[in-house]
Amino acid sequence: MNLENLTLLIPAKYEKESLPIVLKSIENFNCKKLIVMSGDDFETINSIKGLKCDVLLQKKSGYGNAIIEGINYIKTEYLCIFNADGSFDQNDLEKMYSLAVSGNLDFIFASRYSEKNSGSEDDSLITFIGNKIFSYLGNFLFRLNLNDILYTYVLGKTSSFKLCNLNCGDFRICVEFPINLKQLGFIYNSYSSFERKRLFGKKKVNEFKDGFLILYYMIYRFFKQSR
Ligand SMILES: Nc1nc2c(ncn2[C@@H]2O[C@H](COP(=O)(O)OP(=O)(O)OP(=O)(O)O)[C@@H](O)[C@H]2O)c(=O)[nH]1
Ligand SMILES: [Mg+2]
Repeated sequence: MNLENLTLLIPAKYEKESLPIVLKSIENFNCKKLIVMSGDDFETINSIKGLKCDVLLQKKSGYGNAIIEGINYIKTEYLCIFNADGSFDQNDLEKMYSLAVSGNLDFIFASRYSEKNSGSEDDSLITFIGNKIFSYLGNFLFRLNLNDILYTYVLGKTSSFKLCNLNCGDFRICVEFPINLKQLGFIYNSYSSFERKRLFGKKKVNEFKDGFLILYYMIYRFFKQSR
């Protein structure tokens, strides 16, 4: 499939073992690949020498800032947030892209908790319960109609991503994004996906600290909208 109108936005932090494998797994896709990372992460930069991709050094630190700076930089019609740890199934990309284009959708969200062909090898009991609670809250407080709000494997129109006007520099962006796009009236759908275990290295999300920040942020947004 021709994916030349798509850029993969790949946030990476200390992914020297996983990222080269991820890039090789997608080398046959003719989309652009943009790695967004910190300039002092020398080991990850060195690990991808010779592999076909662009690198954007982020000005501000954090996962959310990598996503925001990547969105602002990308010029193709579509983009997809794609992790550097090997957990996202690259075989979903073509299907998600064709669904977005044929349905003229603004966004399509991959989901680990749909009925068929979905699941996660990477969930612990805590993350499974946390993901369920946050997705429930998203539906209850903001009528998001998503059953996997935090996965953040999302493909969509670059222009719509830009209009979401995201501000959270950390992992709170995972909920800021769907809340903003819902309030802006964008059209979106879900797609069943299977999450693999990260290939190597450590996770950067802290279930308790980031979970608390996300919960607090959702409550804050709920009261802000109801004022
Ligand atoms: N540029 C950048 N990338 C980040 C940062 N934090 C995380 N990432 C990347 O964002 C993606 C998601 O982070 P993960 O640590 O895998 O989060 P997770 O998927 O909840 O955790 P796992 O269960 O271990 O997979 C990975 O590609 C990370 O390398 C950051 O501060 N800056
Ligand atoms: Mg991961």
